[in-house]
Amino acid sequence: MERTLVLVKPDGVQRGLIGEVISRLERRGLKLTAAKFMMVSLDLAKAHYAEHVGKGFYEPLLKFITSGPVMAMVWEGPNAVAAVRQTMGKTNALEAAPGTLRHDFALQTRFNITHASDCPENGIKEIDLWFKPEELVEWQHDLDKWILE
Ligand code: 3AN
Repeated sequence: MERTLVLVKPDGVQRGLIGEVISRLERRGLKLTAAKFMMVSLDLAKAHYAEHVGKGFYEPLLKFITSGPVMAMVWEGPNAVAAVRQTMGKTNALEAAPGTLRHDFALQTRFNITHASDCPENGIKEIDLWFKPEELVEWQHDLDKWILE
């Protein structure tokens, strides 16, 4: 089963959207495997956004992600990476499809509420970066029989 890292970023937390994000992923049929509400250290922020080093938005992005608490989560399901990114919508809120989180709650790219891993390999890497193995909860999602073939 595929896993993906989801962050409700400081803008999403400040705007009271943690519940909305969780609710949409739960209703989609995905399984919550880990969650923690935390401040992000500069070291973690740099490791997480390493691919963006040198880009114009990199420094502001570090400042933003460390500016207030985030809700970090692991969600699991078949094709969880693609499913979660579909629920989030495109990075640029103006390109995000109606009905997606970023369409419904954002207007610009920097303040786009959430982060979600962009491929299964990065899902594994990011979960490893944000969570200790013992923080992942193995549990039986009884609703799976009504959601998964
Ligand atoms: P996503 O979060 O959709 O995977 P990435 O990884 O390309 O998008 O970008 C990471 C974060 O960097 C975005 N969520 C957004 O906060 C910020 N970001 C990306 N592109 C821009 C941009 N052109 N201007 C400002 N911020 C940006």
